[in-house]
Amino acid sequence: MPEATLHLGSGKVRELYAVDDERLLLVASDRISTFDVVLPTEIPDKGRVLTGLSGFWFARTRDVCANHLLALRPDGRSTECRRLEMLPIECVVRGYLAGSGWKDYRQTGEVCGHLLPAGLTESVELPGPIFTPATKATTGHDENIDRARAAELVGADRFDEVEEISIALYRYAAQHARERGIVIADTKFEFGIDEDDRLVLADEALTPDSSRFWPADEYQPGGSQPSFDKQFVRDYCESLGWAKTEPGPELPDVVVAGTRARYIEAFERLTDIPFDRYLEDPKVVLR
Ligand code: Q0Z
Repeated sequence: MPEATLHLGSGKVRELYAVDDERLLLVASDRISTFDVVLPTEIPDKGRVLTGLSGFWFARTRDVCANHLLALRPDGRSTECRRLEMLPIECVVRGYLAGSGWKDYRQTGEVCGHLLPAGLTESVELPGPIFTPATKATTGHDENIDRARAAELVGADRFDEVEEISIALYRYAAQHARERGIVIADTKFEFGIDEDDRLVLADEALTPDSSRFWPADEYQPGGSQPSFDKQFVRDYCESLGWAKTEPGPELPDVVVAGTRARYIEAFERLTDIPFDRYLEDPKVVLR
């Protein structure tokens, strides 16, 4: 970090710093979480993969929506970004029925007020992507909310705008990824508002930490799907009979190596750029 920076906050696996009044630095660590617990073992370069992927999508979706990216730092894990007024909702888009979407559908036949066809199975592709906003929980899990509640929180016009833009971003990325063997089952966007009252895509976007990535060649609706990136970690943790409470287990080298390879494989498949080139010059993802 060249400039003096003020630490503003920590996510489970990320740090946020102020550069000045207008700029922030988002730093993606190599920490990994599973079953909501951050593990004591890091995955080398995971933060660089996520930062590079976010930058890649920001560059390719700037015609769909403006974004907060100002620069990728040479370390490959730090994004210099515009400081925005963040909207108080998580903008989730689901193309497939998984996670809390599947849970809510099973209980009510609906997800965030979207009435879905009867008889859907777990992980099935939906007739079309749906916008399923959630509140930002400061502690614990985000809570799914219906469109009326989301519109109360951001305003009706802003709601319509984030719904349309979120679905357009998801459609673009999901098609791009599907052509490269990765299903993006769902994803979470965060938006801010700039000084001109314009909507700006912020935070990280379309990474395996903010989305569910599934290997397309193993996709089989009717049950849960393997995670493209974290499946080795989950399988190892399950094999231990760990209670999924703090502290998490240390990972053996073979699990670390396999998981690192999966992150790099996702990066290379989605960007068509060798990860070593990204390490030499992170700006390659912005061209
Ligand atoms: C992102 C977060 C992290 C902790 C605030 N461009 C922006 N303008 C204003 N605020 C944010 C952004 Cl990205 C912002 N977060 C999430 C990230 C650590 C919290 F790395 N919070």
